[in-house]
Order: sequence, then structure tokens, then C-alpha cells
Amino acid sequence: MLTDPSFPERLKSGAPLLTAWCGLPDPATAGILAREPFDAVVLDVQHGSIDFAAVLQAIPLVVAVGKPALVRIPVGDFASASRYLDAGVSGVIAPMINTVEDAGRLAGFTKFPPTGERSWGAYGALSLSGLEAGEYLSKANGLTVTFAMIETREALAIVDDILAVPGIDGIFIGPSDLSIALSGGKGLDPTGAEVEKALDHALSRAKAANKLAAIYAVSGARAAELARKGFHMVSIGSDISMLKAGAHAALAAARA
Ligand code: 3PY
Ligand code: MG
Repeated sequence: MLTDPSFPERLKSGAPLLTAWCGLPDPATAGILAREPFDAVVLDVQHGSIDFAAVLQAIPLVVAVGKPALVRIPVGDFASASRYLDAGVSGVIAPMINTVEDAGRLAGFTKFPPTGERSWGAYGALSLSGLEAGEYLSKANGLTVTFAMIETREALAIVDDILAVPGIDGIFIGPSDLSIALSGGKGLDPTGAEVEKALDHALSRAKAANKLAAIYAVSGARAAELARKGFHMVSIGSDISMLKAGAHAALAAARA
């Protein structure tokens, strides 16, 4: 099984894609969730305990099921974005993109010239895509998606400028950090009214720019609401939250 070359097109044209969200350090977790009916799997290196070596093992486990693997990199670690793309991820999600310069650096590390300055060495991606080197080079910018996370007041204020950066395929909204920013640090309310207004605005600006809009959902029910709004991709909960929910449900049933 090879990486899915239709992922960027499917994001643009089809029903909203739903992704798993993995932070646990064992790559097998991503392999297990990939076999559930998610459309893709995100490996969270920003807040998860999964590291570079484990992501490199997780990618082929996800691709083996015919699904795209994406990675969320740590804040400002743009060089790692190139390394994950070299290993075969189909998308990069970069947190805290607060300036046009941040967005330019992200695009620079994720897209080959003339759009960016990604350096050659896509050895994992070559075997997982089945493409010859020259073919991969000519197609790679369109085979992978680069998401800039919008999760601060600064980012919201310049969302049009971030969307306009060549090589930025779309935005990914972080509703928890956005709620902290919008409340001036007073609270965490990812489904509150202020966040709702902000995410509606960002979604409409992404659509106006003909770019992608993705978002994180705290639960399946919340993911359904966000998918109905028209987001192209919605990430649901996390491996840990699903493990805990499954344990709670089993114990509640056992003790009923
Ligand atoms: C946020 O909600 O801030 C995120 O980064 C999604 O996990
Ligand atoms: Mg965040």
C-alpha cells in the first residue's frame, strides 16, 4: 500500500475528513486507530509524548492501511517539518503561526522551490509514494498539505495575510489556545461563544481565499457540529481521551 496521492484533492472536494489524533509514544497506537474508520491520522509531536523516531515508525503503519499520516510539529520547529515530509507524511500542522514571517518560514521548509526552500532527501516518501525521484520532486508540493495553526489574537487579526502566503494550503484552528488568548488567559473554553465567532470568521476567510480550513474538536459530537459548518478536516479528541472514554464506558457498564 502506497501513500494516498488524492489526499489534498479529497480535502478540497469531498465530505469533511475526520482524523484521529495520536500523542501516545507507541507507534502501534497510530496503527490501531488507522484501522478504525478515520480518514487520516495526526501524530502530535507538539503536546504528545510521541517523538521523532516513533513518528517514523508510525507513518508506514498508517500508510499500510491506505490512509494519510499527518504530523503536528512543536512550536517554531520548522526544520522538523521537512524531516517528517521526507519520511512520508501527507501533511504538516504548525502551531502558533502568528506572523506572516512565521507562515513564510513554514512554507519555506515544507515546499520545494520555486514556492519554498525544502531541501532534497525524501527517501521515506519515495518508497511510500512509489514515485521516482524526479516525479516526486515535481509533484510533492501538491501531494502534501501545509496547515498554519490559528490560535491567538495576533493570528486572527492577520488571517487573510497568512492565507495569502504561497505554500500555505490552509489554516488549522486550535480552539483551546484561542479561548485562552481571547479571554486574556482567564479560562479554557474551546466551545464558548467567543471562540465560535472567531472560528466562523476564520472559516469564512479560508473559503474566500479558496484554501483549506481544519480544526480540532474536543469530542465526536463537537466534530459533527464543526463538520456541518463546512470545515474540510476535523481532528477528534485524542488517543488518550478515547482510551479513557472506553475505560469509563466499560467500567460503568460492568458496575451497573
Ligand atoms: C488547541 O486547541 O489549542 C490545539 O492546539 C488543538 O489541540
Ligand atoms: Mg494549541
